[in-house]
Amino acid sequence: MKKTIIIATMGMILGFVACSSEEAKHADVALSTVQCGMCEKTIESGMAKIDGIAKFDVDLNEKVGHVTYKASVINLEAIEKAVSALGYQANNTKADPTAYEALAPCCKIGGMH
Ligand SMILES: [Cu+2]
Repeated sequence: MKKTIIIATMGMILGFVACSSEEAKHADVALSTVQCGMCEKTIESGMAKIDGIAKFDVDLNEKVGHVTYKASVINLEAIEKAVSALGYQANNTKADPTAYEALAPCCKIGGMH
């Protein structure tokens, strides 16, 4: 009898763990204003500090961010705002002007080319 209860409890715990890992979502964020490797580092290290972001991978050639996030903690809109706060445009969310001004000259639009 006791064994059954233990097994049932363990099953519930395992079920809970499985469910909570399912909330990890993936999205692609268009990063049309990234210029160089420094932008990549700025965004990747900046986004790593945001709660709910499991991974933010910047593809410099494609100008896109591959993001894995916890849907229960953060949504796409908040992710776009976080990128904007770093000085970069995310999808249709324009870069925060103050953050953009603070970027290194090479990271501004057309800065290096
Ligand atoms: Cu840059």
